Amino acid sequence: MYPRSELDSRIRRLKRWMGRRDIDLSLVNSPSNMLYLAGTAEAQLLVVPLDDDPYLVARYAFGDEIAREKTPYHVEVQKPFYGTSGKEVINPSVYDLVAERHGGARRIAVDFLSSQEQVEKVRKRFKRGKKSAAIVSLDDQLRRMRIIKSEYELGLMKESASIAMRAFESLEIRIGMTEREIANMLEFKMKELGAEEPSFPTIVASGANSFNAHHINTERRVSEGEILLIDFGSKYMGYCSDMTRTFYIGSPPEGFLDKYEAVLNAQLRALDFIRDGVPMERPDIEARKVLKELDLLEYFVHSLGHGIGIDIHEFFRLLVGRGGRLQEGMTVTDEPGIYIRGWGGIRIEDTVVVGRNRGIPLTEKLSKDPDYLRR
Ligand SMILES: [Mn+2]
Repeated sequence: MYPRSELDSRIRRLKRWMGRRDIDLSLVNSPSNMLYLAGTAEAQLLVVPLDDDPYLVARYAFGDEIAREKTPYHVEVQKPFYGTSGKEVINPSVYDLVAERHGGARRIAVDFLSSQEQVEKVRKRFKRGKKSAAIVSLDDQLRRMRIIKSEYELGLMKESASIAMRAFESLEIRIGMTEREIANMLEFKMKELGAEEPSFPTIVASGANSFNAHHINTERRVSEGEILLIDFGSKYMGYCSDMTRTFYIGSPPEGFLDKYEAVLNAQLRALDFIRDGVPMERPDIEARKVLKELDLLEYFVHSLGHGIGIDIHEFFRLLVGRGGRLQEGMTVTDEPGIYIRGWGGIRIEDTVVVGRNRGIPLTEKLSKDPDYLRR
C-alpha cells in the first residue's frame, strides 16, 4: 500500500486546484490516474468531492476486496442482481450512484475527456431541467502532478530499475536458445525478484531481427557471431522501468564495435542535457549531432526517449521539434538507436531522472561492456 500521507498530499493538491476552478466534484476513471491518487486501479471510479473525503466505487467480487487492500479510502460496493427473467435485472451504473449522491454538483472534472462516451454518461445524469452541469477536463492537472515524481515515487522507480538490472545480470543466455525462451526467462526472473509484471512485453531480437525496433519475438535460435538486442523493464508497485542492452555474441568485429561506441557516445552526450530547465528537444538534438559526425544520423529513426512512470510512455517525447522544458524530478528514457537494413540494429537505453546538472540513470549497468556475453 502507498503511504497514506503520500496519497493525502496528492488529493489535497487536486482539491486546491478544484477550489481555484470552482469545481465541486472530480471523477477519475483512468486506471493510471486512479492508481496515482488512490493507490489502486481496481475500482471503477474514484470520486473526489471538493468538501468531503474521496471514495472509490468498485463492483462486488470484481476488485472490491483487492481495492480495499491497497487504498486507505472508503470503497463503496456496487452489486448487480440478475434474476431469472429479464425484467428482474438490476445492474446499476456507477454514474447513477454518483449522481444520486452529488446531484447538486455544478462543475464536474472528468479525466480522459477524449472519451466522449464517458462525458455523455456524466452529462446525462447531471441534468436539471434543460441545464446540465459543466464538465471540464482533469487531464492537464493530473499531467502536471504526475510529470514530476516525488521522493517516494523515485524510490519505487529505483526499485523497479534494480529488479530489471538484477534479473538481466542473472540471465544465463546459451547458444541455441530461442528469442522467446530468453524473454520468458528474463520475465520470470523479474517476477521472482518482486516485479508485478514486465512493464511491456520483453523484446529479444537476435541477428538481423535487431533491425526491427519493435521486434516481435520468434523461435529463432541465437548463435555465435551475431547481435543480440534485449529491451525490457519491470513494473514494481505500479511504476515502470525501461532499458535496452545490445551485445555481440562471440568476438565482436570492428564494424560492430565502432557503431556500438557511436550509439553509446550519443546516449552519454544526451545524458549531460537531461537536466533542469533544458528544452525537451535538446538531448535528442545532442545525440543526433554525435551520430551525424559519424555518418549514422540517417539510421536513428525514432525519438531519443519518452516520459515514464506509472505508464511506460507518458506525457511527452524527447524529440527534435517538440516544445516544453525538462524539470528536475521528471523521469525519461535515454535510448538512441541505429537500424541498418540487412545488418541489424543497436540500441542502448536507460531510465533516467532529470537532475539539476545532468541526468541520473537508474539502470546503468553493463552498457559499457559490449562483450558481456563472452565472460
Ligand atoms: Mn523505451
